[in-house]
Amino acid sequence: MGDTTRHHPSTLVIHAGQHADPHTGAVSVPIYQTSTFAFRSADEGAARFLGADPGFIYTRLGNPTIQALETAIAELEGGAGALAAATGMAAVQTVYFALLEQGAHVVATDAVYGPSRLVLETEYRRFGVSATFVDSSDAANVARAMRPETRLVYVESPANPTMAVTDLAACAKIAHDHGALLCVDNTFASPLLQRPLDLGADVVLHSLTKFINGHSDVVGGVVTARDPELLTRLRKVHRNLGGTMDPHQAWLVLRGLKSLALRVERAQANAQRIAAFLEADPRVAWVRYPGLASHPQHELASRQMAGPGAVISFGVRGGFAAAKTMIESCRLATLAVSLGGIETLIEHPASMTHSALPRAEREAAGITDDLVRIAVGCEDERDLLADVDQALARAAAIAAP
Ligand code: LCS
Repeated sequence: MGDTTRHHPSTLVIHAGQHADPHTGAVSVPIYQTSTFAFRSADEGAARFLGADPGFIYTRLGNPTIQALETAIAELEGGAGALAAATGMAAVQTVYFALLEQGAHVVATDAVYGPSRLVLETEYRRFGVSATFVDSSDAANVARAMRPETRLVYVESPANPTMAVTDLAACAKIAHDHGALLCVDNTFASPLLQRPLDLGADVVLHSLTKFINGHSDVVGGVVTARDPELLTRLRKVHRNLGGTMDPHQAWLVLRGLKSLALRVERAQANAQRIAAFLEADPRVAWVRYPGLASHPQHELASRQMAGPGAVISFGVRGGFAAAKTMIESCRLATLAVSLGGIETLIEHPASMTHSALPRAEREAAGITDDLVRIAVGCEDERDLLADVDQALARAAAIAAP
């Protein structure tokens, strides 16, 4: 492909960063399964280390298969480049480590993925970094938490698992007014539904494990930024810290990426139907899905996102016992953590993904004991609705025996 940047996103997921192999014509990007690259001469090796020759050196520093994936993500997000990471958490770590120093302060969404919060509260605290966690769906809370030493505003939108939506343009302005940067974890939206760099964010990251790979068979992460200098800073830390990606992993994610638009479209349509079904069901106490008019930030989500995504959180009447029975009774939806896969997954955040957070912090962030998270996949919606219906019937039977 030539310049793909002017194509639509559903074309970009198939073509961005991907070229027929110049040596063989292979249409699929080859897996360059090598740790190191031979130099034709000592001078060439020296020039590569100097950056005067763009050739490859060593896979932790760069590899053609990984580079194809990085180019694709950068084009999809509108970044100057991207850094593929071993996991989503490795991507988070690259951002924190590159942008924070002793005495720095972070303002972050309270309902972020559990470890993204815990690593700040425990590990970074050891190095004198402090963090304030706020309900960022009200940007005034972010503004109030800013301090002179705030370096980073870290937002997940929609947030895991509350589905709270944050005004990214407002947060970018608040961050910049205070001399800080805005990083958005865009995992729940994917670049097809939300482009935070266009809204003023400085850094965007993903767990590629979720929608972008989409087949529940790879873990991975990625960081992208619009400013080349910022990207260079992130790249240096990323390569030297070592949380980089493997070529085979990159190839699998590239393969998953090609069907992203089809998968998101189908999963989102399924999710909209299931959310409406849950909302109308008396066995369900409440539903949070940005595609429902009842979502507190429905209007913002409609403006900021190209679609509401495919993750729903809801409360089962009868509390934890009923929620547990419901998730154990699903026959089609798999009881497993993770999201964004082609298959529907269901889990209980308070006892699983977010269980390491103290109860008081969890509840303050809206991660209550009755909350069930369903990450809707691409199955036939009739089968999914029937499955959810029968699982709720079992939960209702134990809630009111
Ligand atoms: N960011 C978000 C929003 C996530 O949901 C996750 C993982 C990560 C970052 C970390 O990515 P990883 O290292 O796992 O690739 N979320 C998970 C979840 O909700 N269930 O299992 C993992």
